[in-house]
Amino acid sequence: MKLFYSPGACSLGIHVLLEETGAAFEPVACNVREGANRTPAFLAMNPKAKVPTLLRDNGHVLTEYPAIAVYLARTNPHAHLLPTDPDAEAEVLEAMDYIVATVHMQGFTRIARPANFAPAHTTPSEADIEAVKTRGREIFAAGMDLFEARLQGRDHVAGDAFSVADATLLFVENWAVRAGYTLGPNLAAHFARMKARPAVQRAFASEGLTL
Ligand SMILES: N[C@@H](CCC(=O)N[C@@H](CS)C(=O)NCC(=O)O)C(=O)O
Repeated sequence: MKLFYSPGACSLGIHVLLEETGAAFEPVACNVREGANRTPAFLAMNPKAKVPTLLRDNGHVLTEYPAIAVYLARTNPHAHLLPTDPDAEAEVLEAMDYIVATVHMQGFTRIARPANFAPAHTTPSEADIEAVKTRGREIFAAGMDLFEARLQGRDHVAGDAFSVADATLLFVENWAVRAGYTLGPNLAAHFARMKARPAVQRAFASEGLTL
């Protein structure tokens, strides 16, 4: 198996989950800031030009963070990454989807890549860029506030154990800290709890990130 990741990108969450499973895999750097996701070779594998991309040993290419996370959880039941109880599973999937689809894609992407929200082949004005970033900060902050409240009195995002949702919250916590956003006390404690996990430490080291 090969994981195509960009250092510190959302693929970090999948990198952590792979480390949690103990499965054999090869991390392959695909730096999106340098355009490595737009090379003909990468586009031939994943025309969406996105990381995470998981290339399985049978040649099948799996994309979309939640699909990869559930696949890893279901193929590695010993790692207990996703509860089997339907209520607990729904809670984990709800949290993961909100983080990926809203906090990341609607929020942080507006802050980091505001030009993505302008029509293709146009140059947005400075005012348009600022407006997009402002909306992104609002969505991102609302998401972080929601998890700050949800983590009150609990160690993990959902249920009472580590799950795919915790690895997902980890990558936005990491972005938040690097962007100068102050984590609330519950998020800060969760981030510290995540960084104490050997699998997280291995993924950070592998991507050349400081803990
Ligand atoms: N919906 C995708 C989103 C993945 C995504 O947007 N990844 C970013 C990195 S955090 C990316 O590859 N961006 C490259 C680009 O937009 O050029 C998923 O869930 O995997």
